[in-house]
Amino acid sequence: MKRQGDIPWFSMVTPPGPAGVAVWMIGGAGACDLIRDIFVPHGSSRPALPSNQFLGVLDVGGSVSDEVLLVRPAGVKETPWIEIHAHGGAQLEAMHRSLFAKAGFEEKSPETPEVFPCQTRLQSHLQQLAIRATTSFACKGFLHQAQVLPEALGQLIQSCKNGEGAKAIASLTELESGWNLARRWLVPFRVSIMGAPNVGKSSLLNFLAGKKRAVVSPIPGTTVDLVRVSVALDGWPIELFDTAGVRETADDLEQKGIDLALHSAGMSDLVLWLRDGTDTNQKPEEPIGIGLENVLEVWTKSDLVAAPKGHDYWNGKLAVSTLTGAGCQELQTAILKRLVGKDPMSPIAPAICSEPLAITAAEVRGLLSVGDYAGAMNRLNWWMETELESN
Ligand SMILES: Nc1nc2c(ncn2[C@@H]2O[C@H](COP(=O)(O)OP(=O)(O)OP(=O)(O)O)[C@@H](O)[C@H]2O)c(=O)[nH]1
Ligand SMILES: [Mg+2]
Repeated sequence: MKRQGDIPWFSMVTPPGPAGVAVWMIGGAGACDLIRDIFVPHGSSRPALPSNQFLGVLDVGGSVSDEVLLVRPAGVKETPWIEIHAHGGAQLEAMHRSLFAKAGFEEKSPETPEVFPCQTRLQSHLQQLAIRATTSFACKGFLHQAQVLPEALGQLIQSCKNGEGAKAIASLTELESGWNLARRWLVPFRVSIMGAPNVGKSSLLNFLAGKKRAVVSPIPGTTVDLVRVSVALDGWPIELFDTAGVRETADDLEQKGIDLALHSAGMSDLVLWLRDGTDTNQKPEEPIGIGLENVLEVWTKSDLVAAPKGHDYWNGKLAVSTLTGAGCQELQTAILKRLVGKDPMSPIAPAICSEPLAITAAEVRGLLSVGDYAGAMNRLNWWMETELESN
């Protein structure tokens, strides 16, 4: 009988989806040799990549894959697997799956122990989160943390053991600083598109979503309900809401829509407050009932404005046209800057990245603050126990 891991296997660990990146893990006996046979790296004229990453194609007996990125995870002494990052999408997924099978790999479900040979509760926890993540961006984040977080927690435990309170608290603070963003791997940012009727809110939602989700019409007051669409900007999951135009109205139904819009604004991490760029009166509605620090002002329909050449007509304002796409990239950059900040979490820094870990961190902080190093170590060691010990 074959022992587990005696055969080369492959497993798709990112969630199946319409697009994005698919991460395949390759492991088992002889997997490296098999990959070496079928992976054809691109020539050196390509831009330099980190030393553990290689761009190329898979060539299995003349059947050639789409471009893939081969990653040998860094930071692990004995790499238990190789990752192949490929474009997602059902057709490409099927193609890569058949190539792996043709090359002699056997498919494993990501839930099987060979795919994630869990040693500690921490690794098992992070790997389970990776499997359940809804975007490949989040999945990769958790997989990466499974590699770097154990060492960081190990160092923290060592500081506790040595009674180095200040050092331990500093390390903990550093680990906790990533939580604000890492929690967004699972909980999307919420962004509402608001403004007066007819300024182009629904058009902007459709543009950012890349598909027609909301009804667009020249008649002011078209949108009465909230329209929600999930998008990813640079991999960050975002829920966008199109809302009813805000104005004074005697119409009951319209007022209900406006109330919904204001409620949505209150629940949002960011409100895009749209102003019609063609509105020459320059007396646009003010954002109503929402904190100003949450508002990003956007001027719409810039294609209809005959701005004099060589003159900075918009004077640093964010101006977009959903007809030509002008300014839309700048808008996406500005949205991310407001949500994620100037200095997005370094992808390689170890971070507290789940609710249970955040609870432990808070407990450990409390114990350290009263000098209970043994208690802090106990809490941290629980994560470092092997699955076997925990049973
Ligand atoms: N030329 C041009 N027209 C635009 C642009 N954006 C929106 N429009 C037009 O402006 C009108 C209103 O657009 P909508 O997206 O429906 O506006 P809205 O803010 O959702 O309107 P309400 O739902 O009624 O509040 C439509 O006729 C759009 O085609 C743009 O960037 N350029
Ligand atoms: Mg609308």
